[in-house]
Amino acid sequence: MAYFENVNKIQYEGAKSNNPFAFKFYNPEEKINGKTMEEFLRFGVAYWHTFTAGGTDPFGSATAIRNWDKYTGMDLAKARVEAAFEFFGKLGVPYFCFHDVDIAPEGDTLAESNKNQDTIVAMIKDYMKDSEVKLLWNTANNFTNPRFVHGAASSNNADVFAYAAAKVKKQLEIGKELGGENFVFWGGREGYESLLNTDLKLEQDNLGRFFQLAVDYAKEIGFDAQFLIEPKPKEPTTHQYDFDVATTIGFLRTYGLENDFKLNIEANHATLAGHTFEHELRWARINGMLGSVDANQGDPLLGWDTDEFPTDLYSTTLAMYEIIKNGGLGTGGLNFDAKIRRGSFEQDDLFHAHIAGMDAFAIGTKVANKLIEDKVFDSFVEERYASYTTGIGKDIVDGKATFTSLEDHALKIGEVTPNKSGRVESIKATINKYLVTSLAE
Ligand code: XUL
Ligand code: CO
Repeated sequence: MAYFENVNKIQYEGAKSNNPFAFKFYNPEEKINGKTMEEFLRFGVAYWHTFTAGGTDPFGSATAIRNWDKYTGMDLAKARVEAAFEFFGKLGVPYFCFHDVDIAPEGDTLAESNKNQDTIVAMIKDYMKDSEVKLLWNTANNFTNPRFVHGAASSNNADVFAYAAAKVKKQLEIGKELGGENFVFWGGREGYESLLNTDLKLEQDNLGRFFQLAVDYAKEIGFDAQFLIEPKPKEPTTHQYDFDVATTIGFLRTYGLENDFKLNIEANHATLAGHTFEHELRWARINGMLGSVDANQGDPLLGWDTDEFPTDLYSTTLAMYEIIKNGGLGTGGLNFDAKIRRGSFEQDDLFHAHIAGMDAFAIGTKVANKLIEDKVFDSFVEERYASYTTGIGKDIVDGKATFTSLEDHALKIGEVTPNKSGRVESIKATINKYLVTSLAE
């Protein structure tokens, strides 16, 4: 049965096209820096937002109309797999990703849940044989079920720690079975609400132990996917432990895990942390920790995680600038952890939203690539820091300066007057020029 009968394979038709079911800028075959856009951008569909979400919000129930709505239980899970692979094929994305609970319902016991997982994983594996789509990452949802009310690995209850471990163990096995290229840990309820009832040190130590156990088990079964932690500052807990990139890197270094993990950076999590998306990407990049991306955007007028499809070209350009400078994402990709708005309840909206996101990142890639080729920021930044290439500056960088030599220098030069403008307005105007002109070439 076809679930998206009215939709054919989405094609690249170019910027002049008015067809809402066509790419205007994402041309999978087009080469950027020696790689096709498809190879470089490695787009992924998020199973949860696309196939299981119904459009609920804190004030309203589901609105989505889906051709798989008529099923329940395991039949629904199977119908979603059929719909998902039809969708992946028609959209032409190379990757997908899921949580355990997205693909199959939980049973009354852990053993029953695992059995449901096995049935659906066997079906997914079969579909993958006839499809080009691959698993970007899977993960365990250790936050929705009431058992995780006080956290998972950072729960006050050791039984919950064990249960969470069992769920991750199962997903590591499934990741291996399906050839997953990465494995994600988003600390859904790893955080705290109030210090008054929290043993912060034990919770941190347990989190460190949990990650080490996961690393050990992946090694034991020969699963060599890249492990990724996804930072988020708040929501659902007030103080999420993996607050942002800097905090997470500090945590990984404290527990000796920095060589086993990279980061999965989500745009809307960055903005919730009070950072820009590109700030988080840059921080990860300069520390060699940029692993993968949850490509979405938030609403600056709302203070929560709205997970919108990315359409802000300024943001996609500056994000792609970091990704290109990083030499790409390695085994990672651009996964749309993004949901259509509650009012966009028709199935067609799923295609329109992904096309919008893919086109926005294709534009960002082209513009960022041009900015890099023309060394727009590089030349300016190089010149701005030129004082570190000779004299006292070179001594500082080479580790030859001491406080005494620095004092000698300072005494000699007299007062330092600001001598160079930061030129930020001019740089922003240049970005605008590139946004408008890069696509015309
Ligand atoms: C929640 C979130 C998750 C992770 C995977 O804010 O981003 O969907 O991406 O668990
Ligand atoms: Co995410």
